[in-house]
Amino acid sequence: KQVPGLKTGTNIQKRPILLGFSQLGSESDWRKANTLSIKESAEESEISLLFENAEQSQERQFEAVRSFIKQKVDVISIAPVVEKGWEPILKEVKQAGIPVIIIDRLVEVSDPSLYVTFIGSDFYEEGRKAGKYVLDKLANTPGPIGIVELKGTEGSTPSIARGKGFHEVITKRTDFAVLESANADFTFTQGKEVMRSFLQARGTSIRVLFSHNDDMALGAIEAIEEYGLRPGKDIVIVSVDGTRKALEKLMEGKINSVVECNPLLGPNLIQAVNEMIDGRTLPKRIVTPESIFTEVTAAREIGTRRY
Ligand code: GYE
Repeated sequence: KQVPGLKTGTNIQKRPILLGFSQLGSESDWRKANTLSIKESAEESEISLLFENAEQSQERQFEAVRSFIKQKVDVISIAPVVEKGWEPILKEVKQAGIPVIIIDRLVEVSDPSLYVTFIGSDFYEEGRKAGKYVLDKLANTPGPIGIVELKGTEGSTPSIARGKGFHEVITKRTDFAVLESANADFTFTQGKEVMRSFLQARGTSIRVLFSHNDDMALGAIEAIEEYGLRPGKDIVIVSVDGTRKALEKLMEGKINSVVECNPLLGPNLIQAVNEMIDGRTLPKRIVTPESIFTEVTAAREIGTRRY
């Protein structure tokens, strides 16, 4: 890739593009696939990647970004753990003259010029798809229908928007009631723990579980089985992501539906960096197209699944 201002020639060294990427953590299989995709795509390109994992700490993301400024990277990309609190650090980056690409989750800032583009999924639509699935699945089941919700990380875009989309759709049925809703940080361990507490409080009045990601759903399945109920039968389960493990549970009938959220954003990120360096104007929002899995489509998909 040619860097603007540098002529190619036998005696001219091409300066590699330096990309600093602040990954928010390694809390889920989605995240691990996302990290791998970004590392692989960078390796295949002429971009050198500086990678930092913040282990779900916004403070550590700030430290990573500051270290990228010090190292004078060409571009900074951030997958932000939560939406709020980014304005001051993004101003520091702007002052240093480094462009920012937000990936996966969004930041809430009053000045939209603080980042160039946001690459990621439509989480609100994912929540709506989950809600529609539940409406369809229970269309002929008389209420009351008790629902519990495992939310992701508090204050994170996917958790806020998936919850909003889901709640809006299910209000169509006045005999649907959300009995419990709590954050479980997108992890297997907390998913299991929080589901156990839901079961202790609500027992067999729980007919539906909406989990904001697969890892929490897998944890919840263990809690449900330990409680003596059948996941996918006594409790309808709908989850988001589409990891291999979740698709396997879908095929076993222990999860009823999985809304897809694609973690393979590496190619999109590298393309965006290259286009930006080439001086092209990027759209403010780059959305990744996604679908929803049922038992039938899961069987088809699982053979080629990379995560
Ligand atoms: O759904 C979840 C992960 O931000 C879209 O974060 C991502 C979410 C994903 O922990 O599994």
